[in-house]
Amino acid sequence: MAIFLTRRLLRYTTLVGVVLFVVLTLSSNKDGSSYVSTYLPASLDFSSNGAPQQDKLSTAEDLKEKEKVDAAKLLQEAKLEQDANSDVAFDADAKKVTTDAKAKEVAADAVAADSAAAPAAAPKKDTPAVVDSKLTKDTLEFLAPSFKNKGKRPKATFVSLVRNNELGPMLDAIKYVQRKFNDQFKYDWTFLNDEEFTDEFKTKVSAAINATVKFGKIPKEHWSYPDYISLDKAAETREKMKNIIYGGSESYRHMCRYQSGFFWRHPLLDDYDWYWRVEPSTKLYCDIKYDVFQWMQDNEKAYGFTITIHEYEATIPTLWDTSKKFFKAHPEYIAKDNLMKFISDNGGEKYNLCHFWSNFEIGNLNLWRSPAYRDYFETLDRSGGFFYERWGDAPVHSIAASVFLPKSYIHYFSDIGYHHPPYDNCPLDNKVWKENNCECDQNNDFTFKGYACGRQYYDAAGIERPSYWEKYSH
Ligand SMILES: Nc1nc2c(ncn2[C@@H]2O[C@H](COP(=O)(O)OP(=O)(O)O)[C@@H](O)[C@H]2O)c(=O)[nH]1
Ligand SMILES: [Mg+2]
Repeated sequence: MAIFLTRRLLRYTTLVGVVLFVVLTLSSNKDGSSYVSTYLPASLDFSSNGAPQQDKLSTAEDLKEKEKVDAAKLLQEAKLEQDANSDVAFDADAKKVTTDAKAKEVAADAVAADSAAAPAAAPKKDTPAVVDSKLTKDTLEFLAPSFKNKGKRPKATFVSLVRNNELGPMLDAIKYVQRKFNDQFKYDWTFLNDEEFTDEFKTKVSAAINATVKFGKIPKEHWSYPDYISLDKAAETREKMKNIIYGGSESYRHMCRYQSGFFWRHPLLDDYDWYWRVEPSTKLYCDIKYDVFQWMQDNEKAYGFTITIHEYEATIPTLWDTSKKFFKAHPEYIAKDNLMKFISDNGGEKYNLCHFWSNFEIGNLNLWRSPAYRDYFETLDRSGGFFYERWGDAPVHSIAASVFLPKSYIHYFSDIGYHHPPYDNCPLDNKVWKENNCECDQNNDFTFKGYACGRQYYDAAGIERPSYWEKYSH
């Protein structure tokens, strides 16, 4: 009996000991609740009730922390996907940097706009409806007065930067523009030169145009070296780059810098909102039967082009990095739904060298007068790349327009037959080609050729390429 009693006691003692051990182990484990919940069926999960207070707090914090990390991860993934599939607000660093509040807001908003792609990714409080409108406000604000003029004749001018010795090729270009368009619409012409125009130039040009013609001299400070540029370094660059197209030219650099940062500041342009750039030796192939300035204005377009092309990389080694730094420092200038995809194949990491060929531009001057562009140009100019490399105004304008404007503000004039040596834009639509008496060969159209960027543009703009595009791609 005594032995029997002792054995029962021993069994009870062992049982109690085991139970005590289990309870003590669970409550001393910091992650006890999650440990238990992992191994218990959901219906038996007591993690939210049974865990000690201290554990409950740390669990909630952990979860919150985890949620934040997950949300950030989702934002990045969704942003990457969106950059790959469509063209949302640009922020190359949103992929890497999650500490930049503004970048996160842009990304959060982009994700929120596509709730199907990442429904849980953007907490409501992070969705910056207000910040968002602020992001594009400045540039669009500068454009707004021009669009208020809808239905009325726009304040517009042709603008040609030209040298006296280009009189002949300039007259050729003027004849095309006048005959195909401006004899009917009678917009002003403004001619600019870094030297005084000769009397012969002024007389002959004026005789070729049946509208108001203005001649202006460029102020010295717009066509000379800023004091922060080293003349020696600029000369060394020209020597080093002499085997690249225009690489050895000093005047070409002044010209590119002028077209980038100054033509729109010339006092003669103060009277206008719109410009159409015309260069010597260019041609118009087709009749233009509608008022393109008014069309731009009434359809809220700010930048129009005809030809796209890749830039020579050797002329712009640091342009993209300089631009990227600027965009990172100024997310407020980046337009939502911009055309980043036209200039970058990987969401802004690298420039793909695509640009609008700026010898033809129909645009709104207020785009360049905007705080975003002024600021951007100032940053580029201070970095020295116009002189220490050979930055062209075409990539500069194109990068700015693609980033500061919503893509709907940029227009491809597929209906304007245009030639700047050696390339053509020739309407591929037979109806357009016939109705406008085009004098070009559609087989020479550059749009879809390999060295052009028409394919990139159509994809980035979200426009379907014409069914026959491949026929004209070789
Ligand atoms: N006044 C003036 N105009 C220039 C000078 N260099 C180029 N241009 C003009 O700037 C524009 C672009 O120059 P262009 O030689 O056509 O360059 P490209 O089209 O890049 O081959 C044209 O309208 C030229 O007439 C210059 O030194 N002085
Ligand atoms: Mg030219």
